[in-house]
Amino acid sequence: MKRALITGITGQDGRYLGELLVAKGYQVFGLIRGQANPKERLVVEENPALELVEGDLRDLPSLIAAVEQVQPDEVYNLGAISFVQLSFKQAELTAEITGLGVLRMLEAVRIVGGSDRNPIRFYQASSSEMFGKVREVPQTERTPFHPRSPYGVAKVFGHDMTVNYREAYGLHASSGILFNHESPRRGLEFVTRKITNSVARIKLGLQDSISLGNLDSSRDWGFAGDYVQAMWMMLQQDEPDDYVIAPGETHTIREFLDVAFRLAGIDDWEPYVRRDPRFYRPAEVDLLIGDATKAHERLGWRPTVSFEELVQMMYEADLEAEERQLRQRR
Ligand code: NAP
Ligand code: F7E
Repeated sequence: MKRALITGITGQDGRYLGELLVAKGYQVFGLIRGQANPKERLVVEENPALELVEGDLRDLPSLIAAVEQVQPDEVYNLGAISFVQLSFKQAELTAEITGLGVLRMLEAVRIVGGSDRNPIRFYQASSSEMFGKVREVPQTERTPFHPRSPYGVAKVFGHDMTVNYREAYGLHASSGILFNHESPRRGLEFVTRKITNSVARIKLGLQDSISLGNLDSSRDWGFAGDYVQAMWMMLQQDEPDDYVIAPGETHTIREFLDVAFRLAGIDDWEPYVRRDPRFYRPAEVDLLIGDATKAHERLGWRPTVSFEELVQMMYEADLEAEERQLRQRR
């Protein structure tokens, strides 16, 4: 039975990846920070085979202890401050967790090591935010980075460290340069889930408008369930490497609003959408579109959920959850 350690187990991707690995017959351990966090109970309820182990990406000894305890075959480093807007306000903390946290995890893996015949394999959750002010369209593994936020800068550090540990110590360390991926489990602070949740509430008469920032940026959105498959595929390769993971189709926030409001039977969403300066960023990433040819050819990875299907999946899940809450309140 293979053993996997996942940091960021309470996040969107950690939850999907934990389920995927359990279904594949792994013994799966999720790293939790160790203080009361309601999401810890939720992940064990939805994935009872999951085991929890304590550790914090700010604390190297706790990470070494976790890796020693688990003796994993594979480590997936998904833990991070992942909200770009927050990273402008908490830049130092973002550098600490999203950036230095990767170095600490790599060190824990290097120190504990695994057996010579079975060294620990490492996955780093890199991001399309590293491309930032993009130097070419579409973006590939060879596109230079130009991050536009403390989050993006921290991810470049983590990415470069992963490459360095691969080259310097021969670690089986791979990096997935993942473009935005969403799901009904996406945090409410991200624009997609904020929209689908608000549109569901508008449909039910629980809310009359939604406040947003820049509607003109474009993202290459996919479904998180497809992306955790790619993470696993990378660690099954004989050689570690870096891969762009993206559907290769870009849409503006306006287009996301078009589809979500249409599902609620509303053709003109302008009267429902307010512009709020609080949601604009000091520097914006205007356009992201990925070229995942390498992942298609070498991993056999393909997305299975289209943009419209993704919006529908999220809207319907939010509508159902809001309706359920309404029934419970009555
Ligand atoms: P998410 O939902 O925000 O989850 C972040 C996770 O990090 C949570 O489990 C959180 O745990 C954990 N964490 C935060 N601070 C920590 C610390 N000090 N020590 C240990 N764990 C800590 O993020 P996601 O969407 O699942 O993304 C997973 C990873 O992929 C992240 O690294 C993200 O930056 C990266 N990524 C995401 C996307 C995307 O579109 N979703 C795209 C590219 C890359 P708590 O519950 O304890 O806070
Ligand atoms: O913003 C615009 C905002 O916060 C998308 C993270 O998972 O993907 C994510 O980062 C766009 C931006 O995601 C609001 O200005 C307008 O242009 O949903 P988001 P993100 O910043 O692209 C990457 C790949 C990651 O790695 C990150 O971890 O939407 N926008 N109005 C808004 N965004 C938010 N959140 N809220 C608004 O009201």
